[in-house]
Amino acid sequence: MHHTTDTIAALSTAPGEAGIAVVRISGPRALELLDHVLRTPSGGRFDSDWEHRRLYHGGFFDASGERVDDVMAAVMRGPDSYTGDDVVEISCHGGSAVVARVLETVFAAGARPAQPGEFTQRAFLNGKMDLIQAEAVADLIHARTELQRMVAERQLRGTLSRRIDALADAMVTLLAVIEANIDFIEEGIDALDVPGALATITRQRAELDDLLSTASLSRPLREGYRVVIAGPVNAGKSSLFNRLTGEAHAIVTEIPGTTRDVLRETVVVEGVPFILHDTAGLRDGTPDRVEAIGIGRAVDAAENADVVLFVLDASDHALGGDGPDALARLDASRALVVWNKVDCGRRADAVTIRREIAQVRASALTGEGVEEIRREMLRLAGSEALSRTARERAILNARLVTLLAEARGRLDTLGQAVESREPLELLAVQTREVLTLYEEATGRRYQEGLLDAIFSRFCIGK
Ligand SMILES: Nc1nc2c(ncn2[C@@H]2O[C@H](COP(=O)(O)OP(=O)(O)OP(=O)(O)O)[C@@H](O)[C@H]2O)c(=O)[nH]1
Ligand SMILES: [Mg+2]
Repeated sequence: MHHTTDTIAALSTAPGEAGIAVVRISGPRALELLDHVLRTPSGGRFDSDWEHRRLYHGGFFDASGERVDDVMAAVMRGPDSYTGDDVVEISCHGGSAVVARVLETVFAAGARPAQPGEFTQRAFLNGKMDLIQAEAVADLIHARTELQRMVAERQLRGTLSRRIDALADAMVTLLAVIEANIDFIEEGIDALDVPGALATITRQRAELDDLLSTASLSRPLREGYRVVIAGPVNAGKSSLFNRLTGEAHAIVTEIPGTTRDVLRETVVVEGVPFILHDTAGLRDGTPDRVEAIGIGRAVDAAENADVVLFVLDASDHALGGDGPDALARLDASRALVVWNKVDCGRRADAVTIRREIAQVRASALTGEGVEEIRREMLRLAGSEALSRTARERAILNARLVTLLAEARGRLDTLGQAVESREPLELLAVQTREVLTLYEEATGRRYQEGLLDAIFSRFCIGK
């Protein structure tokens, strides 16, 4: 069991000016520290043994006895606290000078600055939560959409942890049975229940398949679907990008070849995150090297996109350069042709679009058709599955996908070994391998470097 020796402190609210700031202190000396800094409103000492989960009102005093601020201090005694150690949270006025003085005083009194995520790391080390829940804490803090929040909240509650714990428990039982039989072999009793072992493995495989079935939703949920706005020069791609993001991020001019590099912005449509990419317009044989590189990047971006919005100028039928070729290469299952500038009227166009590709008439200038583009983005990305799944179940992160997919593969090997009655020692080794992967998932087993990688994603103060 982990034993905390030092006391850490940090600002837990966002830095900057705010009504209130919360400084959090955790560790064996947290309460002793409170004795030093908190006085009653009239300036007297608190003759208190600091009650669990009580809020104290008083003055915050520095070491020289100067009053710094009027504060509220919440006391949470370990192990019944977030970190599992004694925790004090001091709510002071949220200005940078106040916070700086409060922190200085707390550090001078014996606490040290907390590392990013260190409070949660202690919660993990003290057994208050497992690694899957600790990751959910970071996810919840980083959640920008309702779907991200829902998945993180459920994961924090332990829904996913319980399923993986159950898998681990069943492997422990299987391992015990195999090992018991190893001991009996010398007495000539080889009583491994083969059908029973196979049934366990089959159940585990089905459970892992179910968990892994959401793996493809992991990236869209956490990063967003990639939407690339492509098309010939001057069609209004950047104008549409600005319209969809609601801000003038991209430079718009009447000069063809304005956009040179790929620009990215996140937008949220009905709770679903999208990363919009504005790209350089396609045209052949530009003498400009920078533009040529930009066009190369546009083509690459479109290849990796979940959705391509192919923008054409409805008022100008000329589609020179690479245009026809790019159109021919569009993948109908993820492309939308946007006829832009319909406010200028539409000329009889020479360009024909394959029938299976969806089309929308729009104007980045007036906003016409933009709502329909958003709806098409949702449809083409297949975001309905994400919305539905996020409301109902866990969506594994990349770390868990890797571990559980590996466990899934090793279960197959184990199943074959059991079927062909391989020696029990070998079965024990293979069973232990699967168990280890489950334990790495929940963090019952881990390497130091892993904790650093996970907790450095956190902000300081969490
Ligand atoms: N009337 C009208 N003009 C538009 C519309 N959308 C864009 N424009 C104009 O078309 C010109 C080109 O717009 P951009 O958004 O820079 O086009 P682009 O496709 O990003 O161009 P490149 O980056 O050069 O490839 C600008 O003068 C815009 O003001 C529209 O819906 N209606
Ligand atoms: Mg542009």
